[in-house]
Amino acid sequence: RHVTLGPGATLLGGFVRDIADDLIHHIHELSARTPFRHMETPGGKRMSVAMLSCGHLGWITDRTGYRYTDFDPLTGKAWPAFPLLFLDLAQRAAQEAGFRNFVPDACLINRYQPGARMSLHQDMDERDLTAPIVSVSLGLPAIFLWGGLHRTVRPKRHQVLHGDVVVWGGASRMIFHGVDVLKNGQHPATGDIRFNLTFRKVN
Ligand code: MD3
Ligand code: FE
Repeated sequence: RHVTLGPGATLLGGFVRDIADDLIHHIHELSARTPFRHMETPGGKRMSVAMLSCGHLGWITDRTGYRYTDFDPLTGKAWPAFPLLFLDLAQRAAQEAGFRNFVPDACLINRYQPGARMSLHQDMDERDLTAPIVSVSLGLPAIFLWGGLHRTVRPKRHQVLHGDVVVWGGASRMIFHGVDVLKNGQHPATGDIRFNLTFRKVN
């Protein structure tokens, strides 16, 4: 099921449901090589979402700011490469939403436990803002918040479920978005966790 959420924003309902267990297995393997960590914002707050990255570049935040790096400051090593399954699904999803030749160089994996949230923000640390962002939801359901090009636009709410993919491109690429506080629950594939993968083209 394809649902248009806004200009350039397409929900592909259940797009990865049949490979979800594989994806989750890869996430666990990745986390043995580059652990999930709660990073610190430039303002000094600990993020409630735990994160890791794979691909050529990874997103980090610390007291000095937000940026992409080509190595993991925790391990001192390069971020793990994309599992082939990740690259394949990101490209198929982008294509399905009308974006040809999407070649991501970063995948940020967010881990939410009940109570975790992500406040409204724009993703603008990427140099190539013509490429879409492909986001994959696994495990517990969540409510996406998506507003407008200014922080003052009251966000719309949209529930995303295990296996859903959203492709954000075109006029939706720069909108303010976030995730509401994750509710308690249990999912057969992840227990009390929601994972979100975002594939990005940084350079
Ligand atoms: C709309 N993650 O990691 S993904 C993020 O569910 C992030 O973990 C959320 O926002 C999550 O930066 C939401 C959905 C998403 C991702 C990127 C976007 C929506 C977007 C970029 C532009 C507009
Ligand atoms: Fe974001």
